[in-house]
Amino acid sequence: MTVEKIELFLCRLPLVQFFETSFGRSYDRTFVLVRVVGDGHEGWGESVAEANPYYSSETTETVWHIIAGFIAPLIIGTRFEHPRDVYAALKRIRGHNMAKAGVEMAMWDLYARMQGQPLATVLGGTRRRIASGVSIGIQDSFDQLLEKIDRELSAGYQRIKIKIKPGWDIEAVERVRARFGNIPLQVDANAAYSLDDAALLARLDPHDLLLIEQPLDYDDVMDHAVLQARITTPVCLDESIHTVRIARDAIDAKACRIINIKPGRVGGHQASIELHDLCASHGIAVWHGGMLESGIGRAHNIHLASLPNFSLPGDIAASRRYYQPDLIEPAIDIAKDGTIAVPQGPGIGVNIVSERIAMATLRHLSL
Ligand code: OSB
Ligand code: MG
Repeated sequence: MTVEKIELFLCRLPLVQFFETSFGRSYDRTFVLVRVVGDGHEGWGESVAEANPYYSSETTETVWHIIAGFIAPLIIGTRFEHPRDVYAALKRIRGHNMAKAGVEMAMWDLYARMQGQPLATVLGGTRRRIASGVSIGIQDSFDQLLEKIDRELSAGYQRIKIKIKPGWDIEAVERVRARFGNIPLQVDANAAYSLDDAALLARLDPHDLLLIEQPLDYDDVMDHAVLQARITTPVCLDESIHTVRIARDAIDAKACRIINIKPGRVGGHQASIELHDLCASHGIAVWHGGMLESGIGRAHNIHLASLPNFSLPGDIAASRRYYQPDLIEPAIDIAKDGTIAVPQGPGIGVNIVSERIAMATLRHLSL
């Protein structure tokens, strides 16, 4: 396949409900959509960088700069046999995985549409439905947290993740357990703690959490290994895992028992497949994270999460929790059993509503 044009859309959508992590509260989401055109077809991708460099050092502006200035010239007019080769072709650009992923994932969509196959089939997916969980941000009160969890459990979600930070951790978990008993529950600290907090974090052990996600710094592996030896809750890494090599080091160092795969964080679908396979060969469970994606990124995530080693419910939930309306039709929805169907049309298999993209677009560029 040969891409002849790349279009970028800087978009902003209001969130249905605010989302608060250990680094702050957001009421809307700014992101970059990527459209690639070639061989009479199109492909869509979504770069998950945010407007600020708090989760990741990348931002929507660095994504724009890197794609327009460095990625597009390596892609446009270059013939690729298969989208698995795109990530390697971008190797001379160091880092900037979210920028790379926006383009790489659009090229997988383009390729799958050219083959007339669902993206999941081309990626090596083995299931028709994926298990869905929710990530619930820090709230104004514990009562508000319990009310939100109640609503999500009633909707059928298979597991609950709550965000924690110092001052909103042990008591939050105690209250959730007291109210809802032994539900599948996990916590995400977004790097809000240090090794000095090991004794505090060990107080989570009796609560039988599925995992604690990224307790320590975003660039740390070795302190996580020390922490994992001191607590029984399985450590799951998110922010720290930028490459398959770092994942290998983290597994060798016993820094985690579980890994959260986000294709945006590792550079797209190919790197995610390699990470997934590495974890499978080491008995490390994986699950699919989320970045408050619009329906375009969300559809990509669903296809990727159909691979066999995604054995825990992911942070891939229904569109209506995030954007109303979403940028796609029909919106992503969950069934009563807490699963989401993998779209069966060609490519990501959802209809993109261009008028809604136009409404959300702050800036557009055609390369
Ligand atoms: O750490 O997993 C995270 C959202 C934005 C940035 C980082 C994270 C998250 C989530 C939300 O937890 C998951 C979702 O519902 O998309
Ligand atoms: Mg996380």
